[in-house]
Amino acid sequence: METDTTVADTIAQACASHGVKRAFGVPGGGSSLDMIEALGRHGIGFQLCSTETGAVLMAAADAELRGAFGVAIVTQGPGLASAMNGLAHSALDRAPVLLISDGWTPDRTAFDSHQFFDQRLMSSAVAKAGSRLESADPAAELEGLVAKMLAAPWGPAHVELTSANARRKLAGTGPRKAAAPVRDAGPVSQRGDAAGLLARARRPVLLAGLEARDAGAPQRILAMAERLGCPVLTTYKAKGAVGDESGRVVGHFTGGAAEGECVGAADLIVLCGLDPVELIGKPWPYQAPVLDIALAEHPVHYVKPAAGVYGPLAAGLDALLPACDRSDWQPGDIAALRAGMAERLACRESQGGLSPQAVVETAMRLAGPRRPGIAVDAGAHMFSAMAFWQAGVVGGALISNGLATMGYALPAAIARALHAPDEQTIAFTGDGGLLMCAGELAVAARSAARLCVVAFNDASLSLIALKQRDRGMAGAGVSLPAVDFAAVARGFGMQAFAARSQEEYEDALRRAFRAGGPCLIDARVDPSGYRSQARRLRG
Ligand SMILES: Cc1ncc(C[n+]2csc(CCOP(=O)(O)OP(=O)(O)O)c2C)c(N)n1
Repeated sequence: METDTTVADTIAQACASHGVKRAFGVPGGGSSLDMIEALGRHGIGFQLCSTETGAVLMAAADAELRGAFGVAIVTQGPGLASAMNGLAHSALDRAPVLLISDGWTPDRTAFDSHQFFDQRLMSSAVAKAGSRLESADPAAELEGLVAKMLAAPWGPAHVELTSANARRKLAGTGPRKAAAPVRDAGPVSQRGDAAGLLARARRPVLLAGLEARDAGAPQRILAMAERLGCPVLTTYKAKGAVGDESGRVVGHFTGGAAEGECVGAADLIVLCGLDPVELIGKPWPYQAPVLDIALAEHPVHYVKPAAGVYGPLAAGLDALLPACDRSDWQPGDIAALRAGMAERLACRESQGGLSPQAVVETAMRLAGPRRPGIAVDAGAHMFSAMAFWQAGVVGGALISNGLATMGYALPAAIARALHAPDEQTIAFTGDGGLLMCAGELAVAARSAARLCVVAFNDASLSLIALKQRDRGMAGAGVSLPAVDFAAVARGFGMQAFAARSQEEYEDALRRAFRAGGPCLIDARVDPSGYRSQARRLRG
């Protein structure tokens, strides 16, 4: 029997059952309009974005913050093509995003080639799964896609939905109840003598990676570190999973040089949910054996682990906790390592003007006791933002790290501000990155959310400029125009301030935090410290 339930309803119902509150996107004339209506019927809002890439980046940040899948809706052809960078980020930063694009029917493609290309082929380079949901049981197909998105490594799926299919009425007795959210349920498997390695270690070091954000894992990693009395380093994506101010965290593990003093002193390196996609492309320099605790084995890795424990992280850590005993690390060692790391990462050289490090530290100081959530862009300013911001919760610092795309911080900060409207959110972005997504300022302005965009404005693609200099090349092709971002933001209807000195910056921050709505600070920073900072960080 035919029901009034459509395929679009089925998708919307599944989204609602997974806690989706809003979808992000740019609609076209086809199924995206059907989806907006259907989502609305199931209590899910639609956030219109300025660009499709921005929309998918917002959906990815939303997914990370909720620990569930996010949703983006785009049109066919140019809509999907424009979404691809966001989809690549979702893949490499392991964010489950359901991307619903419009699609072509065979009737259309028989006479029309306008805007047409093989969309599934394009998305399949980065999406973990895809479907047109044209079977008799689209709910079951969708559950299959969701299960794939939430299996390790987490990632996106693409639904190519024609408007005719979105409106297709289903046979049966109404919408099928979607299965309860599943996330890497299943038994733990062990390879090698993990417990023995832990029991014998005198100077273990824990490296927490992006999978450490898995349910129940952060507390257990901290518990393991406490039992061992050992230091922890987190990757950028795991920042906050073990609080930067917990007394256990030395700093970040990126695969570079700055962490070498701590990790080089280890006699056992314990990877807790570290995904190799998180590390910069340098050979593994450490001799100590490695214990790999992860959701699943990563086939391409920098190092061959001596032992592995694979499955839900909480269960794996629980199984190993009894083997953990007080190690030889002395009280004071961790504080000394942390101080040494901060010293190495200082952005020190100055030709006058605002220091990037001070931009970050001052924002943290003036924000008060309720720590804002931050989103950080790609570029040289990122080193200071990640090193000198202290996060204490999962999702406290959002970053594109696996893909490391520019134009990320503003969309991610918008998603965070919508997710936590009562809290302050800050986007730390370079001027080049902001130029790539400035249209999303329109979304920020309309959101009325407590969102402060801090643009590290140095009229340069600084990270590339310093690589160019390291290669002995003349500075060509990396200077940006001197943009007045405060004027740009005002044009979008935001409050905005320009800051050329520490005093002006402090004043701007106070006003921005007091405003309680979307603001932008155009911080004219001095980039002269970046080069040596990058060298000390990455080696
Ligand atoms: C979409 C994208 N294009 C290019 C790059 C390569 N890239 C990495 S950092 C960077 C420069 C960033 O400049 P800006 O945003 O001004 O930040 P800064 O380095 O000056 O702090 C570039 C071009 C990238 N990561 N992402």
